[in-house]
Amino acid sequence: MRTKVAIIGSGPSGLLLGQLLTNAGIDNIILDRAGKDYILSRVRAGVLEEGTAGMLDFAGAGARMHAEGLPHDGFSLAFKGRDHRIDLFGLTGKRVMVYGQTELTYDLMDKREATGGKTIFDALNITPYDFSGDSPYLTYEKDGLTHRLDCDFIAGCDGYHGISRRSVPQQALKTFERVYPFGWLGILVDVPPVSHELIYANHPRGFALCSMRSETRSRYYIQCDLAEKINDWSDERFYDELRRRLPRNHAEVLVVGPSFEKSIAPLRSFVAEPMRFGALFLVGDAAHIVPPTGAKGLNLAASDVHYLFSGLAEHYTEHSSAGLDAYSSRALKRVWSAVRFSWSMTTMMHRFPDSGEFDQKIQEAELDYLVGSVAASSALAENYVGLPY
Ligand code: FAS
Ligand code: PHB
Repeated sequence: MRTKVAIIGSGPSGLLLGQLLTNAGIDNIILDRAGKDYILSRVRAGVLEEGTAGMLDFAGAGARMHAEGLPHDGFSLAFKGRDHRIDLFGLTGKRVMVYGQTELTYDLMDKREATGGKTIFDALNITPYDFSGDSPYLTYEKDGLTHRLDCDFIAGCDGYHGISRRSVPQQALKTFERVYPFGWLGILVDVPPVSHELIYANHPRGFALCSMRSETRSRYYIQCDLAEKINDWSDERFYDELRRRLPRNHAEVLVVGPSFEKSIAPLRSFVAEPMRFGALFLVGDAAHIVPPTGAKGLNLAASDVHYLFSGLAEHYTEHSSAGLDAYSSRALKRVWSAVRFSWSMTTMMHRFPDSGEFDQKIQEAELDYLVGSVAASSALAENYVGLPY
């Protein structure tokens, strides 16, 4: 079997790249070790930058996002018992789209099927070969047989735990990492959100986030120790803790209900450099991870895809390698700006184990200045809506 671009991973990165390639008439095959249902069962990101929404439109898969997504012109920062709105649209002329990653993944899978894109699910032990040479290929196991797929390029869209980055000789890779000493305990519940916009809360007991998936489905998070166990957190205990971290005007109107998803996500910042090794390109979480505080993970995957697709299209239509040669440096520039923003939001909003009253006062002083300064709020807003590609 042969294709032009072999894509490892059927998450947002792989699906978005695959659709852009298909639309451009560039043959590609997506392989994933998991099945479609498992991929669609994962609950992840919730906020799309305009650039990401535009990429979904460019892929021809944006209709349901515009029909069901929630355009948001701002969000609130809550601290010292009050919340303060950051007017994204007033400060930047841009907004964000609240639309769950699960829905985006479904829309891209649906589009791929409708346009005849080939995806091989349950492809086990995918192994890339000769991506530093002239004849890259990969092997995989399915239905008890080992298969070979020859290709021109391999896009490693297989996430943080995937095989792509691990296939690169370690001496060719430099990684940068910051592991945060806490996680996010999150729930999904079919009740109206406590507010029509997102609320990021700084509190001496820890961070909290009130988000949503629709006007009838809420997504709530509270910062927790990494040693916490899901089974120790009843819905009642979760809501009590969430109320304690929110300003009273929100805590008093919080609508509760039985959660149908509950999980703990660790927080880390991670970047692998470079993002290209011959014919192998690392995309999205395969190359970088950001703490979800800045809502950047999924959005960085979209900008990586923009840069890589541009380079691949240029290669096949203009026989130029300039775009592919520039991929890693172009992508990493935007990656690091998002890593910095996500780190700064995480540092400003969370309680660290070695924090004391002084540290809480410093965070509150930073937040007081931020919400009181057009310049500081504009800088925050520019990063939150997404810097230009
Ligand atoms: P993904 O990890 O989504 O997809 C990788 C795909 O590759 C998967 O389908 C997997 O099955 C497959 N794969 C893995 N290893 C493989 C192998 N060896 N062989 C073949 N296939 C393989 N971002 C936000 O912006 N906001 C959030 O709130 C947020 N919350 C998150 C919560 C969690 C628990 C996690 C893990 C991430 C969260 N993220 C969030 C980040 C997340 O949304 C990612 O940025 C996004 O999924 C990146 O998409 P992909 O790069 O496609 O990687
Ligand atoms: C979410 O809705 O899951 C979400 C929204 C914004 C974030 C992180 C997560 O910063």
